[in-house]
Amino acid sequence: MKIAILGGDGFVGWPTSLHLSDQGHEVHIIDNLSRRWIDAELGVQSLTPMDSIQERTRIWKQETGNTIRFHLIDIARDYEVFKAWLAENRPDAIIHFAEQRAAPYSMKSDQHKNYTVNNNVNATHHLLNAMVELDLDAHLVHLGTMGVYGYSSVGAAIPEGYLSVDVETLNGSKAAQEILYPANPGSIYHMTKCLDQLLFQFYAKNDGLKVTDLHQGIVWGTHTEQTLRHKQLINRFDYDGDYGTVLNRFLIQAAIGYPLTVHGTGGQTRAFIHIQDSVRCIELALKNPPKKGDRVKVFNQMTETHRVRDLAELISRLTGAKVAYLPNPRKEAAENDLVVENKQFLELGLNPITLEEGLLSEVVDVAKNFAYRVDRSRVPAVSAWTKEIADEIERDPEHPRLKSVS
Ligand code: NAD
Ligand code: USQ
Repeated sequence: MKIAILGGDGFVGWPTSLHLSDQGHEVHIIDNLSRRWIDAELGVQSLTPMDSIQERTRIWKQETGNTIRFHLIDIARDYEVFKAWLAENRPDAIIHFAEQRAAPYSMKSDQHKNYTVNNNVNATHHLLNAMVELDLDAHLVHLGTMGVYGYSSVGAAIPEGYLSVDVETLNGSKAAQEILYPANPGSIYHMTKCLDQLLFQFYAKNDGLKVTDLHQGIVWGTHTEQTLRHKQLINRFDYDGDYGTVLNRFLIQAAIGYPLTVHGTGGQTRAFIHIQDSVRCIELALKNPPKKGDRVKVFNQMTETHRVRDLAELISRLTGAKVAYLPNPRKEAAENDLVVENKQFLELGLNPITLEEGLLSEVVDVAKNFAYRVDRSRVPAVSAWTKEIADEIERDPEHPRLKSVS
């Protein structure tokens, strides 16, 4: 297949590009490199040394003989350029990662909120709009998030996208309906993924576009089979307070002797998936497209759930790291349970990688190798969800933002 990978220079996009190229697909990465610019804006860098995208693809060609082409396009701002590229190349499948994906970054300021909404909603809409205009019969696979559901499961498992409900009709009888699971975003970023869902519903219904939306949990780990083939193929690995995600952050913190930064009581339960499984799931989704005219196909792309404080305690036991319970910069439930259905991927043959000590230690070892690249002042998460929370953090002399943590 000819596959366009939008956002293919990112943390999930890069290993996905390698995996699909390895399987013989013709892979085209489209990326505006905005994440590299955001690193510069924030004064942070990936823990792992990432080469330029051109250099990465050169090494891949040298190692495997396979060509991955790179196209520098901003799909949210350069609609005509993007449409012209799609018209010329007419891919069979399009994988859409190209969004601003950090909740803390999306909540930093009014400018960051505007940027996240404009970038993400326009990126998705431009893609759908162009596909219709060009009569492109490609399968669109989008990376969405578990966060569209919110995280409380009201004592029932979160289904894969759709909820069966009985509506009481005017004559008192019950009418069965399947509705999109109620959206309950916890940040501006997560809200844009809820808006994406509505765009997909409309374009599938109105224009018969074939869309798969993958509601993914928090991705952890860094290496995949292909990124391990050469040190210059190494994946991005974020540790800073905006882009680092919880489990990877704890593993890096353990490696550099920084107390594990648990927000609040650490009672938040979240869904997780290893990067290698994320890549496999995308392959499975690609192989099982919806038919034209079908409703949007939704998968819950996660393999297990964990409570944040349990993860911290596990890593502390494994590595001897201290655990710090900090004021939570986010507005979120202090404690929640989470039960999630994921049987579609299991039925398609996914054999989940679960959290086990060997893999956790492997990530700590990677982090130790590159510990010299870590700027400890960038570890605290300081993006506050409301002005009241920001003020509270300012008043707390114990907050790591205000004192140096050794
Ligand atoms: P990332 O920030 O590492 O990668 C995103 C890539 O998209 C970057 O290379 C960026 O330059 C590019 N991009 C952004 N806006 C663009 C635009 N307008 N035009 C062209 N390229 C653009 O993020 P990631 O961690 O690889 O996540 C990829 C996708 O998966 C995101 O949509 C995210 O919401 C979703 N997701 C990620 C996780 C996770 O834990 N990392 C979990 C669930 C879902
Ligand atoms: N947390 C800590 N300490 C930290 C960092 C985070 O306790 O140092 C807590 C947060 O308060 C939150 C939980 O851990 O309760 C998860 O935070 P996160 O930053 O790991 O995850 P999140 O903001 O939800 O976003 C990440 C990705 C996003 C993806 C989402 C999937 O950045 O792109 O959509 O995970 S999900 O969480 O399932 O919605």
